[in-house]
Amino acid sequence: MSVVRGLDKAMKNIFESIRKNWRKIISAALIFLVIFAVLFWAVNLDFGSKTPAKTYSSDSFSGKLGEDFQKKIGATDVYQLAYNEWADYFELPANFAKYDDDPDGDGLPNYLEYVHATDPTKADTDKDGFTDRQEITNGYDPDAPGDAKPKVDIEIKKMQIQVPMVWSETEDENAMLEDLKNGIIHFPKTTAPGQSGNMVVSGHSSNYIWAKGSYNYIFKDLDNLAVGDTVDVKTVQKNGRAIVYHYKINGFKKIVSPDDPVIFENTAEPTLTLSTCWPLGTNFRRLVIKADLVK
Ligand SMILES: [Ca+2]
Ligand SMILES: [Ca+2]
Ligand SMILES: [Ca+2]
Repeated sequence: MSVVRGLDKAMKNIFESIRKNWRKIISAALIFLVIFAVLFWAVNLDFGSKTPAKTYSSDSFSGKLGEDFQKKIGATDVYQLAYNEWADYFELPANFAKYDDDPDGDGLPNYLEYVHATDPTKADTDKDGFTDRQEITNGYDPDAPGDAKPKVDIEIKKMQIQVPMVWSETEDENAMLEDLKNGIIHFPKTTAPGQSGNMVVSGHSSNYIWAKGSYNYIFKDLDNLAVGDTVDVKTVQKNGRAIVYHYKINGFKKIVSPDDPVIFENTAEPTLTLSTCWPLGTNFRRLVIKADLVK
């Protein structure tokens, strides 16, 4: 009995003490909650750039792109980690690590994320508001914010030329003539290297002898190209990733008027249309030669 009475008394004392000190107790509880919340926030805080960034870079790549990739995109000469090492690096779970999987849902399958060195776990690697796929499909650099485009060079071994490609922004004739001083020009609204559709480029076959520029005769031998000759289109992204697309002359060769729709005719497959003024020394007609992407 005395034990029960003792407990009873102790309980009464506790309640009495709570009744007298409830303000202090609530204050202490609140302080505890605040401290707990701050600690929880700090532990779970994403410190963003303060955490060491992953050091994935194209400089550390070794090994050549396998034949399986060449068949998919028609490109070789991409040097980087082996695909499985790359997938491990980004910690892709096994059920999302296959070539055609798309863990970030940007519409760009893993094998293209791998080839372009974009992040397979982020839809918009460079955070410019356009997904990796949108950028690549439309010729933009997926790993450089804004409207940056990859640097492009075109090599035609048969003609012994290697020439920069200028992304012309308008079809204004004077602007294009200005662009032609710096290489061959890519027509706006036509497709980008390696992409489905018709990519149209044009270079000078001749120019006034007093005209400035190093590329005034760059396409003077275009007529010599024959079926099977290769045209290599090399794109270099800001992240250093270089991709070389190989096209082969497909036998289409015509001399047409400058506004002939055959020049810009769209195609389902990736094709390349080369055009230049013809005959040499005039600008009344266009020599048009077409090539297909080799996969
Ligand atoms: Ca993707
Ligand atoms: Ca991505
Ligand atoms: Ca982007």
